[in-house]
Amino acid sequence: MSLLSPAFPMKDHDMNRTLKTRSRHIVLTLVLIMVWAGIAMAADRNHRPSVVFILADDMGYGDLACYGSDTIRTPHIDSLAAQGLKLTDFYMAGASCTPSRAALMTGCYAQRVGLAKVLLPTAFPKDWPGPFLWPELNHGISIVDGCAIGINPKEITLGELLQAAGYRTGLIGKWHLGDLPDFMPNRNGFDSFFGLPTSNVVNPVDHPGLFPPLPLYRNEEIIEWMPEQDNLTRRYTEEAVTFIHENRERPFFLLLSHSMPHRSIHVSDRFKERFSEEQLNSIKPGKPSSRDFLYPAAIEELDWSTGEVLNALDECGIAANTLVVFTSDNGPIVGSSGPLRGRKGQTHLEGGVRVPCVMRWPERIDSGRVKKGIVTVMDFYPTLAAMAGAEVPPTPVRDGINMLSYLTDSEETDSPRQAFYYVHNEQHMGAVRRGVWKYAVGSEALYNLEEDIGESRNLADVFPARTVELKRQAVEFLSDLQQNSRPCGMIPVMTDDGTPRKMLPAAGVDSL
Ligand SMILES: [Ca+2]
Repeated sequence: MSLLSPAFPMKDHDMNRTLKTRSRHIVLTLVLIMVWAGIAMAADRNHRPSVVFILADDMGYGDLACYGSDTIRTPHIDSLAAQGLKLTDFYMAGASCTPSRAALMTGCYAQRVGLAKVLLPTAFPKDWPGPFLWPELNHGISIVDGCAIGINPKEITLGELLQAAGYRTGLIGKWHLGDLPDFMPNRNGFDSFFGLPTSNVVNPVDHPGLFPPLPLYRNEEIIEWMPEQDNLTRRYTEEAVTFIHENRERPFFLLLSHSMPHRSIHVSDRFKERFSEEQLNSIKPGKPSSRDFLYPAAIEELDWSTGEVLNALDECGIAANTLVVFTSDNGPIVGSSGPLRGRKGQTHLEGGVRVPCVMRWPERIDSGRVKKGIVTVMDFYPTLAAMAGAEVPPTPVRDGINMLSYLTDSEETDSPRQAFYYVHNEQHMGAVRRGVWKYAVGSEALYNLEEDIGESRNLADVFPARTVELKRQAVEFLSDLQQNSRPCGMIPVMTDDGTPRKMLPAAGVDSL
């Protein structure tokens, strides 16, 4: 017998059986690995955080108790700060509605995606008798070169990024990135939509003869014209609670984008109780500012709404792994900027663009934190993508910076963002901030925001070299913005005789 022969030589059929057994073992092992991996992936998917991003409209830096208000009670919003994180130096990308929302959805300065001005309605009901105008306002826009404008459908919005990562996405409330079908939320990243395409004030009651009636949408269908605005906050809240319950088993992104406290200000009946009959009778149609006295009540109703959202997360058992953010889309027109200088519409001033931002995420953010580094609305795009495990495409260029580590690590005190540029309208540079230093382009003034939050002491003469350097950076960034911007969406709109629509001057509108 050869030494190389097996002691018990195998017959062919024995060998086949052994191979079959081995194959079965391998297959079984592979199946087990795949099942385990599947369970692990499902567990990971189930464990990815949900996000509720609550956006107030035109609420100022000084309008929450946790930012110093002693006239407005906001216990639920304050609880987000107490149980999580408060940012003192958080910036929107513009001092009005559309630019801020464009920045949230794209992670870019609004000018980079062609949405620097407030969009006015371009969708009119077919049987609307008019009269109506396609108004041209200095800060608002409806038609450019015979086209309605809105978010470019080619943009990969934050909603689309999260959808691709398996998130359920919902927008409840105001959109304001275009009101023609291809610009609307369901075609730009949201599985569901309930709300208004524009600001609540663009309607024929508040501006007789100027604007068409306000449509309330559910997904792509108009379900009401001119909804009773007193009920808007309550209805948005009910929709939000339903959305949370319906999606409790999977990760979701809910953008609760309130229409309040934007003019014209409305609150539900129970928030009117504190006002006298005389005050309530002083409200005049056609004069949105006559409702301004309702402002504190409108914020307190948003606080009630936030409490309902937090209750819903508790009821569903998902509060611990849900990031809840509360912020505002720009500074106040009616409310308080607190210690900041400037208001809505003033992009170069702190009060126009710096807003409260509080957030809670019990599993990842320690309670009672305050961070003073610069964070902007653009940064939520890569940050939420990182939270969701979504890949941000390498092109086109974006301005957002991933803040996940900075926001969640209690020890990390330096924001990865060093600079913020205050850009308004079509690529006009208002100011630049680097660290604590801010250079205002128009006035050529230099401020130290840490020591002088109200921008009252011009230090340009004291620090001339720093002033020149910041000015250089402002020019350099503006040049980059001009060279690396992309167009917004444009859809031709024609008059009945087939000619392109044009804008008409509209007098007597001060703010939208
Ligand atoms: Ca706004």
